[in-house]
Amino acid sequence: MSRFIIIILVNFVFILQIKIGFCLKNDTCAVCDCSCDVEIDVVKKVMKGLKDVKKSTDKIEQQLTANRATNPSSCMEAAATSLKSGVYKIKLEKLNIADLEVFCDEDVDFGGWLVIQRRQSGSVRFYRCWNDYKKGFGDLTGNYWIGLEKLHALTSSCEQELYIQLQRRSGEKYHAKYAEFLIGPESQSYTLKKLGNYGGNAGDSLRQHLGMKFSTYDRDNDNLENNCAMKYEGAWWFDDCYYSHLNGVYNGDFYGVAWNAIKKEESLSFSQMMIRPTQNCWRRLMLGNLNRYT
Ligand SMILES: [Ca+2]
Repeated sequence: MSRFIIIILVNFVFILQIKIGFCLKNDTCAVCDCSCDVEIDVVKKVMKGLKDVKKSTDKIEQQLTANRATNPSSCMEAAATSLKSGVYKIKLEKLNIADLEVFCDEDVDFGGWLVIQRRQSGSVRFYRCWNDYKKGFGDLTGNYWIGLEKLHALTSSCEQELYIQLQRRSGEKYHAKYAEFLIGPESQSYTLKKLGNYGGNAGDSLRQHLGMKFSTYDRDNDNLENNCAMKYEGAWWFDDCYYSHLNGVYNGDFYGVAWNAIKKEESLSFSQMMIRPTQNCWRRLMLGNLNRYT
């Protein structure tokens, strides 16, 4: 927010300087036809203008602070005061939900992450039908899938980045971060529509799934003659079939919670997928321009 105010102030001063400079070279301008008195007037006007700008930016900041406290739309806002990981409520305007419970992670990469998927034990079955994956299932603080409808609403309301934490059974930890992540609507079978630049140490095993539709055992949208979801007992943005499959069988022997760039045919002991608004999204939030993003 401070950076936003400084940008406005610098632009304001810059525009005034141009105006004054222009006037000094222009005989028809009132500023130039004058002497010191008029120049003092100009300085007074500049100072008044700066005060006005400060007042309006203070007002915007107050409104944003109030919104963060009472009506957050992301984990960045919801957990901004406590800075602690846990369950928070956010609004999800696209689905008309005023108090959606979400798990916010404040411990990774400066926090503000909203958990969309987690595997940490075999207590919840992930071999499920389309409707389950559409609605979501599991436990917010345990094994969890947020649901494709919410995932589409969240990622299409404002640009999101994606962070994936992974851990092998031997204990080694990895992560993969993507600068943008967008899931299409159900009419497009929740296609993985955007995946920004990759960073991390896990290797990029999601890129090959870009453009793929989501598939479950009862909704075969993959590019295999058979059914990938049935073959590997899970659900994912399958191609023919996968380079990653984090909804696979927990503790599977040769296939399971998979991220092939770490190791093929090995099931991971932990995975957590999280999203967070990008800087572009924040600029839009500050300017109240959310509706321009579709
Ligand atoms: Ca198929």
